[in-house]
Amino acid sequence: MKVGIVGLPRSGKTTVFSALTGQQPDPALPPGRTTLGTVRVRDPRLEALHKLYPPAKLIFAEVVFADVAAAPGRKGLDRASLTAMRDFDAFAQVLRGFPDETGAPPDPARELADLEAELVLADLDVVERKLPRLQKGEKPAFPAEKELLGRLKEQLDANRPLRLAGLSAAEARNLSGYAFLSQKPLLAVLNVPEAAVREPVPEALAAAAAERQVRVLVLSGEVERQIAELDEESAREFLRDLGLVESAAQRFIAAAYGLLDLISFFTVGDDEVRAWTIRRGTEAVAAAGKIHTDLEQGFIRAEVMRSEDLLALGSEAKCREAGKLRLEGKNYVVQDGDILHIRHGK
Ligand SMILES: Nc1nc2c(ncn2[C@@H]2O[C@H](COP(=O)(O)OP(=O)(O)OP(=O)(O)O)[C@@H](O)[C@H]2O)c(=O)[nH]1
Ligand SMILES: [Mg+2]
Repeated sequence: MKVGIVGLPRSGKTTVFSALTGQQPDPALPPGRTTLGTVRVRDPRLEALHKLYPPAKLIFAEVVFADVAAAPGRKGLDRASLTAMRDFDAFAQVLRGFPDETGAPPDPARELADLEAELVLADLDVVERKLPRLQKGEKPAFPAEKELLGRLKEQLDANRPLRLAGLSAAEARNLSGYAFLSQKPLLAVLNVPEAAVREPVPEALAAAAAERQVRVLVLSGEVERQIAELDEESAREFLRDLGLVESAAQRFIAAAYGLLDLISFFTVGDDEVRAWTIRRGTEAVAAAGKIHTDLEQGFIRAEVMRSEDLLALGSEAKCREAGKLRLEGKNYVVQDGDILHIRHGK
């Protein structure tokens, strides 16, 4: 999963990116170029499972964050940034919660609305180029393409992001080639000074976010960036002093999982104990494909245990004896915390 850190110019995007990943993008990158940073998804269940297979490698699931180099001195988004943003699975919009370099007070509700307007305009531009060509008889990529784009145009003309267009899963799949910006899941990140990290979300922002069905995460990018540079023990102490339990990265990842409807399943063995990320509702055969395409193509059955059963009973043999090991077929819907062994042929 690739989450783009986006937002209006000078809102604190790069500061937040560094806080999440511990990485510092090269300030000389040309506009539109992205810097990627990978963060491990901490999971206490995975760490407990690893204790049952001590020689195995422990491999966490990962989330990739991206920071886009901005064109200097612009009020809105530049074209290069908009293009780079099409490549992300989801957005985290950083909202300025501190006075800017000229002393102007923050207005995060307006920033949320402004970025949305830019994304809607960019999508409208794409639809308005394509529709006339379809109307003139260009072969559609899927049967209802012309009608669907017509519906999207109405939404966009009314300044509504496609995220809120009530698209079916099949429609969303058909549209994936367009990479519409206002269709991508969005999480709002209010970047506040240290003293404000435990204050409630300002009312105007809470209202603007609720109207758009957007969740708001509050953090202090500056503080968390400093924490990201500390070793684990000092970082924990620093967070405790601030009254926080988890680092921004881990809070952020938990929110992103919820936003994108992601869950984890595990594979265990003497060589590796590993977490995998899938969307809720994924079937066993597709989950197998995450591990390796051979496992998807040659899929026969999945042996499934619950991680809490394996942790309670202590071994796969005991799970088998206790009837806690199930055989499931291709269409089994994998659950968060399942442990899978895929049986496959050639
Ligand atoms: N006071 C204060 N300043 C901050 C905070 N976060 C960022 N800044 C400052 O705001 C300015 C912009 O921060 P960046 O992280 O570079 O913002 P950006 O969105 O990446 O900026 P562009 O890439 O140029 O659009 C810098 O001068 C930061 O030092 C904060 O939490 N508090
Ligand atoms: Mg930046």
